[in-house]
Amino acid sequence: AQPTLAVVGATGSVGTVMLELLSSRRNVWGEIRLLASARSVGKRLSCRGEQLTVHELTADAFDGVDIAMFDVPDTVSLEWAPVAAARGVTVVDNSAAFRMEPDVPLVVPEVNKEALRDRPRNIVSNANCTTMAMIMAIAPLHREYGLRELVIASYQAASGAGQIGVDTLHDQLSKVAGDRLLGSRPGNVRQAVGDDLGPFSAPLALNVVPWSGELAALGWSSEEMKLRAESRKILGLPALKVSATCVRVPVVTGHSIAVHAVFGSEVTAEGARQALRNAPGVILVDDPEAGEFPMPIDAVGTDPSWVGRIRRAMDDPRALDLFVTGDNMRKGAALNTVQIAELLAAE
Ligand code: 11C
Repeated sequence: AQPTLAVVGATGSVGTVMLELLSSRRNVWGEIRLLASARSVGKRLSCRGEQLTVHELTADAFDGVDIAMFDVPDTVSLEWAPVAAARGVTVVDNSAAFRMEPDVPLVVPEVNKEALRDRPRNIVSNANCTTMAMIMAIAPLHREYGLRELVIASYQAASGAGQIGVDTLHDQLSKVAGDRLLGSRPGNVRQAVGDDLGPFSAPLALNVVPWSGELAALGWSSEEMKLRAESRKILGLPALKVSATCVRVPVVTGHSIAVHAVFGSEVTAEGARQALRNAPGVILVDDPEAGEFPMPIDAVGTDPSWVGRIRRAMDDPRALDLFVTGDNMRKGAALNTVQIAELLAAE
């Protein structure tokens, strides 16, 4: 019999993309059960051409479920993933709650599928969306040249902060549209946007905000710390040097990352391009003179990480500079979760 799948957090923005993917990918599932908090119970959502009713997230709701994909806040995953796992459900969790637990694998199928074999807690974690876009491009280069260090700046879209982030950006854009003086005088964008900043720490329209997540340690944001810790775990390089600056930009969907990567051996730009051409889940877009480089407006709605602007560093023959963009809702969240669930279903 085909396995039963639960989607926990089915009504959220990542949950919505999960249902779209389940409707468009090869169908490996028997029953699909949608679960969410009490306030969404009874809603009807479309999946695989059928209307499914949302049920309340309770322990009994996991009866008969084989695999569950969770996209809920960390606190909800912390409480409910172990409940499901104790009932024999294998949980694929997109929150940060378990990612760095030593007995929970953090899996990107194209990079470290083998980590999925060892999951004593019946929980598998999905990486942060910024880590995900970058690691898809860095892993093939690591296999070729042996990675030593990453210096990163991210350009993160509003949807990384959820639907509230997208709504906030659009509301702010409508407030600043049309006034051509905005942005050319101190403070006038703040005035036009007003006090409602949504999930962001400053106005996002006509601006960039060098902050994502919460204060973690010594001035580093939680997002910057996640990039470091998750990259180390996925690549199996516990001493990898990583310095990140995470920045929110006024883009709806598509996280981008500028990467300076230092390797153990000498690199060439053409060797790097060849490694990336052959890599699964990566699309090489690297013809700047023709205006072809990775950008969110092109990568949105697609599955791969888009990679381009590949250059050997001028001052270090062992270093590459490159630019990566990926859809933070798809590979960065829903798609990778679905891919892991499909690997588990094949078991
Ligand atoms: C953002 N990357 O863009 C974050 C959202 O650890 O899964 C995802 C947070 C996480 O705001």
